[in-house]
Amino acid sequence: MERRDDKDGRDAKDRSLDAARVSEDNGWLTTQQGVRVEHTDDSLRAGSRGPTLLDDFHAREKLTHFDHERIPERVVHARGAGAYGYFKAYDTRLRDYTAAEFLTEPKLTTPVFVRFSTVAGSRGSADTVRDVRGFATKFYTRQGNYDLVANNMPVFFIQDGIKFPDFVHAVKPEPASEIPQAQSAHDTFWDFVWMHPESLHMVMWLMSDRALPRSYRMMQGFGVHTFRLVDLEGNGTFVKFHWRPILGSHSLEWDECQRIAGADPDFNRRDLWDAIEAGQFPEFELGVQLVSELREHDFDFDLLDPTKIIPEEQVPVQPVGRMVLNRNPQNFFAETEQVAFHTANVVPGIDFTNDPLLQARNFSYLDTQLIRLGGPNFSQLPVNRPITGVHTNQRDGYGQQTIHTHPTSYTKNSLGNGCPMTMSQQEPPLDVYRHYTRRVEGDVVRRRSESFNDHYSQARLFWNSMKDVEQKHIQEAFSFELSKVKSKYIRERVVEQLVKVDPGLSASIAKEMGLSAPAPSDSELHDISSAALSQIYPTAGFDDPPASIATRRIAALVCDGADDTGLRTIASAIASEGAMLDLIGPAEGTIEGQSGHAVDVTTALSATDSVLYDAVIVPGGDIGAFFRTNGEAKHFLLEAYKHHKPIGAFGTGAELLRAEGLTNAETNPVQVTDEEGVVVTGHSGHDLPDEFIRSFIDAVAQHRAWDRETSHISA
Ligand code: HDE
Repeated sequence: MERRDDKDGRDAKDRSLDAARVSEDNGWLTTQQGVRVEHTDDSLRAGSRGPTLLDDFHAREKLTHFDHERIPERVVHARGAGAYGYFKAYDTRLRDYTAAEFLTEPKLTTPVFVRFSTVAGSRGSADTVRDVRGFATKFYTRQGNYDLVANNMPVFFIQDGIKFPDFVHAVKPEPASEIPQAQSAHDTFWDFVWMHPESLHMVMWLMSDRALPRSYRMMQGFGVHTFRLVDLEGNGTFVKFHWRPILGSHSLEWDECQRIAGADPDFNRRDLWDAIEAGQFPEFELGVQLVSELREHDFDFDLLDPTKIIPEEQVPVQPVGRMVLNRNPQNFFAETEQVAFHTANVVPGIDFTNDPLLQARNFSYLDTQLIRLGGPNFSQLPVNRPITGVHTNQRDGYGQQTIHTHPTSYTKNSLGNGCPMTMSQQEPPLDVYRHYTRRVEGDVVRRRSESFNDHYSQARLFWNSMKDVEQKHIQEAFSFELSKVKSKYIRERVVEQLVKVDPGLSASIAKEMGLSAPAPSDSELHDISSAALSQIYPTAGFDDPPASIATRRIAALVCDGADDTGLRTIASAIASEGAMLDLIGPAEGTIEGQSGHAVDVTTALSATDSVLYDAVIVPGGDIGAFFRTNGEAKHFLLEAYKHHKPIGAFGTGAELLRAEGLTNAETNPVQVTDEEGVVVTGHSGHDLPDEFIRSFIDAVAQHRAWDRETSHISA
């Protein structure tokens, strides 16, 4: 068979993209008809000061094409960033469960395209808004394309897809003013929430730090629905899909997000692009939770209900493979904008369940592509093309790229030698998609199953599983969002709903909103928690990834006279751990270090921002005057402190931190001290102790010094 000739699927996808790539290098400027153009700076006029003529076919073609350059943006997930890469299964362990070759054949390298996205905002909105993130993967497998159209949260706002337009209308900007952009902090969203308690579990996730990922490379992904794996004999097993980032799952702080939206609205996009360009390829592990069909009713929730997770204590996540993203697209529009995902793009061995949200998605994605990409031939676009042979009897339509030469376009035929043949004509049947045989019975009703009725237990499970600082952030997020809601009664109703999740949470928000504490809940409040739901170490996910500083961005504030010897030592330690140290100086160019050498500055203070870094270093040397006289330098440092970022200081840098009240370490400390992520030593230059460097790196690997935030609560 044709596809079996491909040694490696990756080459096949590269070949299919090669054919589509056009570079204008060394080419003459032509019209679309290939006619060379004299020049394109002036239109054809009747006299150099006269009117432009219709004869100017080049100008008319140029403007017409320009007028049609835009296609409708996605209704949701409009803003995104994409990358190519590959997936490899670890071993053959899933062979007993699925006929999907890419999941079970470790020798295969399956090419992928991933698109990460925000949901609510328009295409031009900022990256760091409070929102769910899309995490959609197209696997170009040898058995056809498989799309895992996932999010970075494991549940959804609604239980039935018929409610999706209602939900999306509520979260999108208010209809009259189109305000606010890319935010749920407004009346219609919260009106939807209180009237739909089924959304509460997801709203807890949305108010948590999960909605503010530090990087697309540092967030989990979840298939959300219960899907089905099907083996070669047709036996089914329920499955939930999980992506786990190798760099750990980390978030920004809300205050930071708002500042970054101004300082670098492309923060997450840029981070993904830069990491790939730098060869720091994002990696994710794919995991599965498997549930035998016999256990379908063993849980106190319905497996078909997409507002529920299967706690990892009940069904562990098994790692099955690894995805590496190693190539940026070459053209945003052609690839990232035109990629068309569809939950119904499945391959043999993967099937659906009766989850009513999934069923609606299986209709909606194809429908949306028809309007967005202008017709039924979008799967011929290079980014969407499978690496397998495609032989259908479908013909014509807008944008048809294929010149069909076969004499027939119907099955069964004799004039075309019976081709294309169906797989049932083959012996033995190979790689054919067969729908799982499932029993359907019951009355035709427009009604939800009673097993979908519990909306509070898992919202509480999530709350119980959060560490103190995570709970604090959730409470602050609710308060922020509700403070933007103009209708007082909507705030009251939300707070009333939250009593059933946690009375303490509800009361604290009520207090912030100036509302009276709502009446206690009559529902039972359980104390169950699930460790994997917290993002704070031990991290979320299957096996805990080793904490690392790989790819982190660290800023050192430098000026003439700074201890460049100490800086070099710490810079090489940071580089050997895979992180980047930027020297931020008073101006672009160089500074003269304490040793008399010129040192290159990475960027000027005025051109960057503290919120764009993960940690800060204040070196020793002659730096006191710089911080005294330069408000930006001081602000940079204090803002990093405010956002609980690790700060390392040595020599006179340690003195400076002490003067600012950021450390209580003794004057000129001999010992290395680490107080809530502020790591200092009195030593500098060649004497910089390894212990200092190690402690600083460890602090960065913990992401943030959350103790600094919680100890202030209790103080
Ligand atoms: Fe989507 N969703 N969705 N969704 N979704 C779209 O398809 C829809 C849902 C998700 O990067 C649209 O091509 C319905 C859950 C991602 O191109 C649209 C329902 C999950 C992306 C659509 C859902 C998702 C989309 C808009 C409820 C997580 C971006 C443009 C039944 C598991 C894909 C498009 C990309 C995009 C419909 C719910 C994830 C309109 C009807 C649950 C990652 O077809």
